[in-house]
Amino acid sequence: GNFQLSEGGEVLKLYSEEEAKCLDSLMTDLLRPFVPQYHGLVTRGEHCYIRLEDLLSGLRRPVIMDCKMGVRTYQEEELITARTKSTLRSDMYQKMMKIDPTALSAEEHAQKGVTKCRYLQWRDTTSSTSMLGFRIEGIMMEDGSVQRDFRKILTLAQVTEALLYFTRSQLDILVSSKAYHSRLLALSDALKNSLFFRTHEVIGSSLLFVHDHSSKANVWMIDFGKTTPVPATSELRHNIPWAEGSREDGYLIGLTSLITSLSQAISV
Ligand code: 4IP
Ligand code: MN
Repeated sequence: GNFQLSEGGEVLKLYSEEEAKCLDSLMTDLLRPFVPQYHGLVTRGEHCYIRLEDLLSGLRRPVIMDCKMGVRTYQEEELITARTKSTLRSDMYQKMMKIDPTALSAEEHAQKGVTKCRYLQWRDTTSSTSMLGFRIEGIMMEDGSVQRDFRKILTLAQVTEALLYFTRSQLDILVSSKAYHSRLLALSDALKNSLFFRTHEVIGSSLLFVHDHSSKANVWMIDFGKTTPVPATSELRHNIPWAEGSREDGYLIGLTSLITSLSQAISV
């Protein structure tokens, strides 16, 4: 879920222990300039919230793209849960039914349910996640309309087309594309030297691309609810394929794909 409120120039996001821990570490990491600033916790009514910098403040009619990073969007734990307890989700079965009933097995049809892991794996393999290491989850245009069709994109060429769509809606396509390009290169540098990144498995986290007509363009790392530290004795490389038990997330595979695609979009 993504429940959040806006308050006094900040975004309040429903508390999660994993995410709060990550944000705490990130505030003293090299990645700090690439994440929304974290201002601690606050209680409103019965709920506890994480206080975050509002990344959209100062922008007029922003255009926003959410790219979910990594070659998989489920935790290894989710796989184990699916094998042992196998709680069936009828809502996820329904979502698959709507998009592609042929993807479901006879057994799944009979049960009218699938495990969360099965659903997330299906999302990953029917999008660019598995092959390119990221997928475009959604794009919000300046009129506020949200497009989610990009989740079916599989190839780099299709991604490039989507990036052109995302940037062309503005007059200053080249300016903002170049700003995105250099920001991604700077992020790539920071990730290479970040202690946080070396020591965390980053799952289900997104890069948020934001620009407006003044061609202010920026990219932020967001959503750390499924990002977890690896044991003190190991470090992750993030640029190799995942094998169960390795905890590799393929984050850098995705970043490389994105940078390649953006270069192609700029040179069109
Ligand atoms: C959603 O599927 C996303 O994968 C969510 O991840 C996930 O939340 C949801 O699981 C799942 O239903 P669709 O986007 O295809 O609808 P995210 O929040 O990163 O977008 P989790 O809890 O895994 O973060 P449930 O269990 O919350 O429904
Ligand atoms: Mn998310």
